[in-house]
Amino acid sequence: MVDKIEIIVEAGCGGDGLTSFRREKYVPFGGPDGGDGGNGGDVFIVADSSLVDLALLKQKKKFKAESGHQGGRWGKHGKRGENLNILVPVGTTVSIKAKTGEEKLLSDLVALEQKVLVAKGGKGGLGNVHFATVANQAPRVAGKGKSGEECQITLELKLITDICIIGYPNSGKSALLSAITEARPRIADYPFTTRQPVLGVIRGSRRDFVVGEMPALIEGAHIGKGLGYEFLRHIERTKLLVYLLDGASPTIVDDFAKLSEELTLYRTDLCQKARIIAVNKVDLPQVKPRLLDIRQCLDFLELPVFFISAASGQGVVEFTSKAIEIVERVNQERKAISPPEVAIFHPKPKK
Ligand SMILES: Nc1nc2c(ncn2[C@@H]2O[C@H](COP(=O)(O)OP(=O)(O)OP(=O)(O)O)[C@@H](O)[C@H]2O)c(=O)[nH]1
Ligand SMILES: [Mg+2]
Repeated sequence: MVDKIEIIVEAGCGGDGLTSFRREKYVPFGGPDGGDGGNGGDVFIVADSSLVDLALLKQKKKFKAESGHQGGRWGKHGKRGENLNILVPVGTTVSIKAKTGEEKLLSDLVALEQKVLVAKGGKGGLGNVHFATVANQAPRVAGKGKSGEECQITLELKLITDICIIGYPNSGKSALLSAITEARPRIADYPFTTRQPVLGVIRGSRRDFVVGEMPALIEGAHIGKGLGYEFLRHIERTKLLVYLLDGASPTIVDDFAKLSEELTLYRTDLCQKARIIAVNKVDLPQVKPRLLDIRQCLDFLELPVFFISAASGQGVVEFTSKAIEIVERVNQERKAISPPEVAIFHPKPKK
């Protein structure tokens, strides 16, 4: 999955103004008639639903919008250069690199068809009609089109999920994702089977919920161990974090603590998200007798704990409905704290 790239964008140059004179029968000294050049096309970054990552943009480094056309005779304005829309998946942040090397966030494209202007096209030059004066009625000068803006842009995709499943390798993240959604990630008993985030959808009665499985985290991910934590950016926007713990692990509390620590080392506020724990593989004979013990050990965390078996389906329905309930609650809370929409008053025509 290509989730971060740098590209150079260049808006189109303005077309040049034209130097020309009216040439008509019986009209001596027809005067200047050179039109203005058209403006160069702008470059926009647009959120589109057909894309899942930024891979398509990787094939090219520089993106240029069309330049404006030169002005024409008879005072005709040159054609404007076409705008260039660079399509990115929803959830992409757009940052611009200043000359000092500092990056500034321009926009966070979280809604479909949301767009941001990143480079403005150059203005077209003036045709020689504009240069006629009393003293010079046949100006042989015209304006040159201005060059379009050019800048370096960083695009970073942060997936938009409702629920994110994180956990150690082999804890059963893929098995859980395929038990609750229609996604079919690879399930195998070797570590790091899942190397990229995988998304699935829970079909709800009123709306759907997007669930993401993140590649496994291990202790030391922050110093690059395992797959590192380059994928953690994809949980920044999630509403509910599911810590999936392997019920057969002898160090289950420690596993939770280490996962939490890695999250905190990446971004301190990640652990302030809504969180639940799912203890998986309760169908295994060696796990069954330990359930009470595990519950008591995890009690002090004061987080909802579910005992499930992604393989047999035990406890999965209860787990899923609780997860959905929490996501709905988070949605309500976010709505409550987001600023009210600004009322727009339209003037009414006088009677
Ligand atoms: N007995 C039992 N085995 C399970 C259960 N869930 C997963 N497994 C097994 O555990 C192994 C790992 O499962 P995955 O779903 O691939 O685990 P993962 O967490 O996605 O692993 P990575 O992607 O490598 O991090 C597989 O052999 C699964 O068959 C479960 O509920 N019960
Ligand atoms: Mg997996």
